[in-house]
Amino acid sequence: MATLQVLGTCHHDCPDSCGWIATAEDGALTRIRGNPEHPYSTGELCPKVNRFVHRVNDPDRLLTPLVRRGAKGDGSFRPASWDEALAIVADRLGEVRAKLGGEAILPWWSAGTQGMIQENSISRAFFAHLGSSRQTGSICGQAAAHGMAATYGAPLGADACALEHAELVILWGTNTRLTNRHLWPVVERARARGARLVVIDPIRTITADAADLFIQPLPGTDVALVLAMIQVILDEGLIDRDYVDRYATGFEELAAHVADSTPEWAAEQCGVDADTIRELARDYGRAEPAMIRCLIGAEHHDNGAMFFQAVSCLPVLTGSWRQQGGGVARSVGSWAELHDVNLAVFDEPGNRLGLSRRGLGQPQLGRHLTDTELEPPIAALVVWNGNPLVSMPRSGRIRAGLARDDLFTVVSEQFMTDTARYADVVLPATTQAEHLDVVPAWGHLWLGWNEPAIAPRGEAVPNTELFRRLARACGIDDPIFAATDAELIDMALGPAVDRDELRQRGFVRVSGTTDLMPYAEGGFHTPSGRAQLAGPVGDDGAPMLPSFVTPREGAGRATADELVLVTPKRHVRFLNTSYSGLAGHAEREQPPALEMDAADAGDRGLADGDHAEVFNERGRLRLPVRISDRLRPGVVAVPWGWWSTEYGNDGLVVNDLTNDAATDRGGGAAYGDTLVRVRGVT
Ligand SMILES: Nc1nc2c(c(=O)[nH]1)N[C@H]1C(S)=C(S)[C@@H](COP(=O)(O)OP(=O)(O)OC[C@H]3O[C@@H](n4cnc5c(=O)[nH]c(N)nc54)[C@H](O)[C@@H]3O)O[C@H]1N2
Ligand SMILES: Nc1nc2c(c(=O)[nH]1)N[C@H]1C(S)=C(S)[C@@H](COP(=O)(O)OP(=O)(O)OC[C@H]3O[C@@H](n4cnc5c(=O)[nH]c(N)nc54)[C@H](O)[C@@H]3O)O[C@H]1N2
Ligand code: SF4
Ligand SMILES: [Mo]
Repeated sequence: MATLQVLGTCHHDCPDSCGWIATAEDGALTRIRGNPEHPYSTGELCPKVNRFVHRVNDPDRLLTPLVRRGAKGDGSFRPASWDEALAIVADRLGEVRAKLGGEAILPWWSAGTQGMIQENSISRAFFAHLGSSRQTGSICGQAAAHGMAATYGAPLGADACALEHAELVILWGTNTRLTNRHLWPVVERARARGARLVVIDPIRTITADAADLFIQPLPGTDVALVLAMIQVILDEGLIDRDYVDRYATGFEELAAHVADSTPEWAAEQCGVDADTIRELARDYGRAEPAMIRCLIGAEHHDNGAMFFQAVSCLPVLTGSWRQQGGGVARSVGSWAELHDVNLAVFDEPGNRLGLSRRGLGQPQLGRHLTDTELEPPIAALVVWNGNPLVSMPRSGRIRAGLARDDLFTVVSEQFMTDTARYADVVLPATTQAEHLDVVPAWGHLWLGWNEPAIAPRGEAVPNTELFRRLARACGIDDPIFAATDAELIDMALGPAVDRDELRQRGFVRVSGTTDLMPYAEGGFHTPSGRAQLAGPVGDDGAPMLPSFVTPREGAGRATADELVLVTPKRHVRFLNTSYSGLAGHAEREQPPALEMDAADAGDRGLADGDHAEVFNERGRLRLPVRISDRLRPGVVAVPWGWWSTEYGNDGLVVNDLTNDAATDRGGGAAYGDTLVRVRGVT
């Protein structure tokens, strides 16, 4: 028997980017286990990826191109050869361009794989040649990046691993034990050294269960909490005046601006009592140092960017950036992009063409597909690396768009997802075990190598090969499509990366990030080199000071019978909507339910196990009620991640209810600012 072992890296959109060792026997994948040498994941994967071999070998994998033969959405397809499928796609894209222009074509992609070349590399050149619309914004990370950059000039923050040295750790809008599990041992080490742990979340999550102090604000109100913390820190002289004088601008404006933002005022906005806010501010101001760790929870709101702008002021005011273990940590992907990963090389073919192409926001896909005023309208959609019908907000609009007879949809997928069911042509994609890549992590500062362990199953192809084939079929001639995957990696990796070490060990440290202390002596990325406490200058010429504005929908706007709906990740065995359609995953999780506080349920005559309808003007779902003491009155939760088949609601999913309004900046979506009503049904 021929046995092969290779080093790989998990490709999932997960902060941990674990290192793995994959084993193949006689050309079939037989084992994936954690690489014990990996500095962050130290040999452990997770309950999702421990079963990755089953995903790769699953009998439902898509292994040939498919062409629709039934109605859109009914999932009826016939197999086709690549030649036939490519010819159909090239013909239809050609027709759309001839009739409506290139911008009638919309690429839609997400981070199904976040590998450097398989996420979105030569696809950029392909769509540039077509003159298509561009996807802008992102459901994940961009609002936060814009917010942090408003204060620091760049979205560059601390390495979360440094929290090991903190005296106080605040996990703010992140469920670390579930979503970032390999950071948890670091939190535990900090606590073993005496650190206090604060968790700020509208839900008492499993992470909150472990906290010394749990703070439960109403969703979307954290900016008020931050402003009150600043007010207390200033009022009680807990600032590092020397740090502020040397390295910040806008202090006087900010101080005047927050003078009235007392804990009593914030208590009214966020539903957290004033004494708790004061205690939090004091603890934060006195800790030497305190680390704030945020991920995505507070970003999915109307004021998602403003939260990150405001929270970024805190460690400037207290000077906690001076110390290892201080500052704010969010995604650290920008460090890799600053030093070692140059994705802009894939934009060069497009830059040479010099076309100006309209941008359309990723989360608002449904609007673009149904907007009758859009000129030109979207007539062709190409989807890869994502399942937008389940993952983007306001699914009803996306479904209505995908059902249009005059829309031509291509989906590249590993499985027949809800989105793929609406495709005209489905093209089979490889998994991480079948293609080459380098994974730049966003939860830690190690680049990961990924060697394929097996040849592609069936006729599946890597995304790079997909776009080479599409380019050829569309008659696009550009040297970038002649580059192999190894050459594409080499083009995008910076000169400081030791390629041999990366291949042989399976990981290398991002250059220049050992013991990262980015702002110990200022050096912010703003034009002045100082942190902007009063924010950047807005379009109106005035500074955009950290300010709390009540979300347009959501907490603070609910009428007497409305509730705020949150839809977080909950599942140990799902990664976003991946795995929820696979055996061995869904049936081991609690099925979809509406979780609510006993008081809210009682008001509506509901008891645990009853059935309720949860609805708003966007959609309605029927779900069993689960009474939970993890939610505060006024807030209900439906965990997200299930495919429509699991909800038993005629193809609807929880994102049928969610708000697709854009975030204040960064082109995210205000999912978390969703109001619903609930009533019992028999
Ligand atoms: N098991 C598992 N792990 C995952 C994923 C998965 O699907 N499953 N998904 C991966 C992805 S793509 C990402 S982006 C990360 C996300 O990782 P996290 O950000 O940790 O996860 P989320 O569930 O998006 O949100 C975290 C918490 O934010 C809270 N929250 C919601 N609104 C607010 C608010 O207004 N203020 C505050 N303070 N908190 C709020 C939610 O209640 C939730 O508990 O996880 C990754 N890891
Ligand atoms: N209600 C609600 N909605 C949310 C969130 C939430 O907390 N609540 N979280 C949001 C967040 S943070 C995120 S990041 C998004 C995630 O949303 P998506 O990025 O859409 O994530 P998935 O649904 O897991 O879809 C990834 C798909 O990519 C496919 N895939 C994987 N590798 C490859 C490949 O190499 N090639 C191709 N062609 N396909 C591949 C997988 O089979 C899978 O179907 O969801 C968002 N949606
Ligand atoms: S999904 Fe996350 S935790 Fe699981 S193996 Fe991949 S990177 Fe690691
Ligand atoms: Mo995400």
